Amino acid sequence: MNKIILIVAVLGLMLCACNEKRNSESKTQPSTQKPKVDIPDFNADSAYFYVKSQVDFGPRVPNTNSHTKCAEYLFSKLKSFADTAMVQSFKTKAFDGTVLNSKNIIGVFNPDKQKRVLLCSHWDSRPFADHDPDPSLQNTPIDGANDGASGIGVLLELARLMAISKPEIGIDIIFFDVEDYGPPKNHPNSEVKDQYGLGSQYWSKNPHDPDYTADYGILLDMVGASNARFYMEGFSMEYASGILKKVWSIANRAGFSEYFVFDQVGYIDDDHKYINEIAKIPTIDIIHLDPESSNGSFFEYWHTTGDNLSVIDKQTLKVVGQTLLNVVFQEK
Ligand code: AHN
Ligand code: ZN
Repeated sequence: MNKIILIVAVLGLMLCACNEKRNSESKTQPSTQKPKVDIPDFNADSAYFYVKSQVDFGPRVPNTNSHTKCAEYLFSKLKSFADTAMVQSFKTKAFDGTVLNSKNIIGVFNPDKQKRVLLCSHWDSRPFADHDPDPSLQNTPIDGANDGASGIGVLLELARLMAISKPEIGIDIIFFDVEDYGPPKNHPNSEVKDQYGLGSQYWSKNPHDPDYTADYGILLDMVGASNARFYMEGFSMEYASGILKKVWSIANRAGFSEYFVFDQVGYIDDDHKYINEIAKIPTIDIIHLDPESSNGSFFEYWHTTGDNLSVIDKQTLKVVGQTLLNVVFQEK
């Protein structure tokens, strides 16, 4: 009998000790603390691979085989990651009257969520290197590794990660076509407005869903070159200053202050201008600007044959991709 009492007492003591341990463990996590959101880690090697895969098709100039083949590749990748995907095919007229067979490629994540963010970039590449220092190359189509493929590479990696873990809000990804078919410099029509961004102009007038809207949008343009500087661009400041400041703050908090600079530089007629003015969605442009470059506005190899895979730096892809993930995954 005594033995039984002893066993019961020992067991009771063990249970008490165990409970105490559990209590002290739970005390280290105050109940008022918000559960930390898990933000995926942006993989720059994967993004780089997506950039290279596009460049490997050859210049993605509308009405060429490389353009058609790359569109098929981009659609199949986006479709494999998104909840739904579609291609918006259309014809549009270039500055010289050429009819361009064009495709905007769209992927939707969390279609039932009310709160939505639009992420976009252009996938076509420029038909002529009109800013090349070598005049004999100024008619050559460009690889557009930075001007075209970089933004799409970042967005495809984001899409891959969002297929694995979903953000709390809805995300729409658009790869715009025919952004870069504007007239070459010195062309008599080069001062005519709205000759760039033909794909975003088309989509803004004819969204894939007639009732489509988003809380805000983020455009990526030339986000892959080494030592990129993202200044605060004029139209972004004018139409979406709150978003601009939020994104720049999140980037700075992540340690990317050398890239995301709190200074305003110029107004760029980029795809976001039409999304702001026609679709009325407040949209910012993350674009590599460089007032010190030979062209006076953009990154050094802008619209030259030098805009090839050799300018792409994984660190820049990482900085931009991780910033977007931090933005998207903190929204609810
Ligand atoms: C103009 O030069 C008018 N817009 C520049 C938009 C652009 C071209 N972004 C990349 N390539
Ligand atoms: Zn361009």
